[in-house]
Amino acid sequence: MGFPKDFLWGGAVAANQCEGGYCEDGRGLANVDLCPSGKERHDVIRGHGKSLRMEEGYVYPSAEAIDFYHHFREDIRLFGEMGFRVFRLSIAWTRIFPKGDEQEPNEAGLAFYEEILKECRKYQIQPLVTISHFDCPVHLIEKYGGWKNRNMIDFYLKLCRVLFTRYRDYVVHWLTFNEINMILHAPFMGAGLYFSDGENEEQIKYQAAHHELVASALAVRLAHEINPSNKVGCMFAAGSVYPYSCRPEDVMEALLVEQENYFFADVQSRGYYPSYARKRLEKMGVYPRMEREDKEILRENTVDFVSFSYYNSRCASAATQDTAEGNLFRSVKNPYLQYSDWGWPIDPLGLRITLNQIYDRYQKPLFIVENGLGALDTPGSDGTIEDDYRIDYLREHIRAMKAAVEEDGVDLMGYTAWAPIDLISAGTGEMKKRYGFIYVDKQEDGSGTLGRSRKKSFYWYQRVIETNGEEL
Ligand code: BGP
Repeated sequence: MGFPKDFLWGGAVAANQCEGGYCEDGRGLANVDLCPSGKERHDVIRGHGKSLRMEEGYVYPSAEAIDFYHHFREDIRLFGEMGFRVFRLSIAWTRIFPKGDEQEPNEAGLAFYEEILKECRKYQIQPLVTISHFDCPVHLIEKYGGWKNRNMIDFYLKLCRVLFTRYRDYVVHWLTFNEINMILHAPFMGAGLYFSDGENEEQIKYQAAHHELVASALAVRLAHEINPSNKVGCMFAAGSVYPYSCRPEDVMEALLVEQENYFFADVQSRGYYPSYARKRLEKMGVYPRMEREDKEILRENTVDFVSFSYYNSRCASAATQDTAEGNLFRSVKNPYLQYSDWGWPIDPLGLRITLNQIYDRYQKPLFIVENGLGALDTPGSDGTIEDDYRIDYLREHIRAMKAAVEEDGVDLMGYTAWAPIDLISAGTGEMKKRYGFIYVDKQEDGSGTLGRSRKKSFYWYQRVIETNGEEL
């Protein structure tokens, strides 16, 4: 009983939220570099404010982030100290192909990730690599329009080929796109899309989504060709959608919201557009252009496992209700739940429900690759951080996950907490929204030594891993 012996405990980060070094060693600019802090961020990430170069008067928090670029050895040593068995990281596309359409990759970028992978190996930490965590080179946006252009599939596959080949001896677990469904909610941050007045946004988003889905399937094929041991997963932002009441109208509404969310993983895991999606697109007057071979590509290259982020459940109602925040989705406020400092619902049991629903739907191994609490941490007078609120959040979620494995029989490969170290928030661009077991001395105004220190949760998580989830 309990978690399987080889259960993969660890933590997850994204290149643009931790690395910094945005123009070092030949790295090119990407959409993720150009999402400013402050009130403009909202419009930019949703594609309603064009931001294709850095402009004066704005702060771009990913430019330096927590400078993982120069601190990765120290950081991975700390992950090793916590006993990590897996570290989820992502590749900054523009370190490898600064513009995206070059013939040859940038050796300095490849060498950087190779050093990270070597460092992981030193501590027997397996890497789990996200090929694109929202990244899209700016040159590809300007010249081709980003993912709305089918050429993106080739550029992405070129990146994949280089990664699968170069890191063949280091990596077997890959994710094609982080939170692929985020393209519907944050199309610029998620896929480099922005809109002009009068454009049919839904048409553009679903066209881009179709290209990503085909690219993802082709990446699965390529990964298997290059190394038959490779295991490739999809990744989507999950969280069950509850009906606000047992009124049939509310139940129907929850079903519809859930379908919109599952659409991507349905295609990636089952290999075809579900009938509800075809009907819904038709109803919206959205007709993504597809090539004849796409059907077969999708059908023959489904993912090996299904991964997802879980921060909270959601709630849906057919009538208008109060809304709550949460992972770039707003939803109806659930009166039975507590809320985080940032207004996100806290629902550990929802994780068990979500795990059951997803496992039932796909019958493939699952991997929780993001889960955590963004909170304000205040160091005590001796500099220590007693983050019991974070420990409580994680303990309850791990308990729920354990019940899903032990009592419900869900096949779960692992759990990577978001994030093992404080980093820049994707949604708000803030530094003060902290998730880490490791504190980073970087403040909201950019000041600080960038020094790293262990929070109380560091020792707690270390013990969780040591006892394989027995001691919580
Ligand atoms: C997910 C992203 C992550 C991460 C997380 C927390 O959507 O995959 O990149 O940032 O959410 O969200 P936030 O940073 O907005 O608190």
